[in-house]
Amino acid sequence: MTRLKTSDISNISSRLQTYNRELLIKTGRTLLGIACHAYGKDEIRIKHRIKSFSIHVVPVTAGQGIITDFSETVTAILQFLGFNALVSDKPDTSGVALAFENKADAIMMADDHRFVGINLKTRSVADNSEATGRVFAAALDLMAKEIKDREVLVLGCGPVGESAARTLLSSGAQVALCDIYLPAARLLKERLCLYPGGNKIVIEEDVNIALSSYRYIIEATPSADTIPDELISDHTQPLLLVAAPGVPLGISNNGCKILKDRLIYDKLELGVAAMAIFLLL
Ligand code: 2YH
Repeated sequence: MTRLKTSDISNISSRLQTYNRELLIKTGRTLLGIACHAYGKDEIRIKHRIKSFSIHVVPVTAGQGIITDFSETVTAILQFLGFNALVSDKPDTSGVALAFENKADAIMMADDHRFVGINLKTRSVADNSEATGRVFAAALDLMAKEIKDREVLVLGCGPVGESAARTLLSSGAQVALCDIYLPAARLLKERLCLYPGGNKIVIEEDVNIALSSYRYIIEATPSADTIPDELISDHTQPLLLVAAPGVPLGISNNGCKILKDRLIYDKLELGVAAMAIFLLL
């Protein structure tokens, strides 16, 4: 599992407005709009509820400890969306207690294994990997102007890829799975078999062959350079569309320039937005 570094997140807060505009150009929806789309929620109705929903972001010192700016960045994303969010004055147990004592609606916190949001009233738990896979699949759906009946390659069959694949199936896409560790793809196919369309899932064993034959890609691997530049420049007809929740990004800077508005990638923003919308449900 990738642990974010301060350098991964240091520019997020100051770029939120710009990122929001980029998302609008690429998908027709804002950060909030894409998160609402991921859960089939009406953005206008959600907007009315956001301001009065309070979220404490609790720093966690366990394991490898605090990531400088992590809680602050999560809070900045929540505030940008309009939530009544703050970084808790206290970390760990004291921070959780304080959130209950101050009657917060929800908390968000992360250790080395999980990043979760917990609605303190309904007891629902938003998991970052689940929310991230789901919201990037929703973003690809918007970029593709409907992903239904399209063939989508999901690269990386960890928790984020699994959630993206499940979301794509429920949107009516035809899903192909690919993982450097083949049994991971096979096991995921077994788990997804029960979902509508799950029996049609294809396993792609060779990543390079797979990459040259799919137009729609979810890049959910924890590796760099999974989609080579040549493939991106060769793949001109039809053009590739990529939603990339994997950290680090599997595409070079040059590859990003070629893809331009056909790539959606971030390290925290969409996942946090989706977690927050889930907590509101
Ligand atoms: O980055 C992480 C983990 N790899 C979980 C990611 C789940 N998708 N955790 C962040 C740790 C934050 C730290 N404890 C803090 O600053 O509170």
